[in-house]
Amino acid sequence: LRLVADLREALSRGAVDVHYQPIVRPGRPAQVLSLEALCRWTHPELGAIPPDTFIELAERANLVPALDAHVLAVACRDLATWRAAHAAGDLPLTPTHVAVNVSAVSLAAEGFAAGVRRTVAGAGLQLSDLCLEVTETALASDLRACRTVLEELRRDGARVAIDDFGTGYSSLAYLKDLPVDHLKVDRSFVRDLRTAVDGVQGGPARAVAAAVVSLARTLGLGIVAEGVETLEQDAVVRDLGCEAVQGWLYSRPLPREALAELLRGGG
Ligand code: G
Ligand code: G
Ligand code: MN
Ligand code: NA
Repeated sequence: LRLVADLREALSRGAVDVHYQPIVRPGRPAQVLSLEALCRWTHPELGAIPPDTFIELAERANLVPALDAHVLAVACRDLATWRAAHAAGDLPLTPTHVAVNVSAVSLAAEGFAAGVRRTVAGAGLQLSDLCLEVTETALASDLRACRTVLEELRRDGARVAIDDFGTGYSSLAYLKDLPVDHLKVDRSFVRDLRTAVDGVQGGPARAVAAAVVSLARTLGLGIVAEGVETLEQDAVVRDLGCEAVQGWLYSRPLPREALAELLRGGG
């Protein structure tokens, strides 16, 4: 397939780009806590390829570890740049850390932890500047291998978030044994949230979201609500006790220049 060859070539040239979506503590003004790095590929002839499409392509061509490693390197470099600008007084705000998505194949690959350490150190950062987002499905596919790697990186400061929580293999039993810091409530639950009408509390979507928040609290985990698009959804997730929020209401994923502009503008 030509597209696969093109993707391989783009990765080898470093031509796959990274956008950043703020994860914020809601309020006025909202405070940027972290940034999620999201890969973007603009094909020279076909234009922007949706990430879901080319990640699937990368999976089939065994390019996901290279993709994840590339995004990690770019994200570390950008965070280091914003830190330096902040220290020099050129940027009033700087995110405290950056979150990258890590696929199961990357996590399970030989030398993953060592590679992460090398990349982080090479950018002048520490593991505590990093959050690894893994899906439940990834964890379930190779629980023991994933746990060992995540435990090791987490011991030295990296944070771990379970992405798309609630859509995969959720089980309280395995959750309590996992080296995890945050749950990210999948946006499919957030989408249907409504404020209470006539004292009736928002229906099944709210019940599910409330249960996830309460589970996270019981396990001592932080909680991030994903895909918050409306003020109504924002009000509900805050009311439920989500301390961090991510979604188009606050910001779309942005190219680095636009993100720096957002940090310059005070959030
Ligand atoms: O913005 P959005 O359309 O970017 O992302 C689509 C999907 O691609 C999401 O499930 C997201 O987690 C995943 N994704 C985005 N960037 C990366 C990446 O660098 N590595 C991996 N493995 N997945 C990513
Ligand atoms: O699976 P993961 O959570 O990593 O996916 C992130 C994806 O969610 C990216 O595709 C990103 O562009 C998308 N996204 C982020 N915020 C919103 C939002 O408020 N609404 C919708 N529909 N998608 C969002
Ligand atoms: Mn994610
Ligand atoms: Na998600």
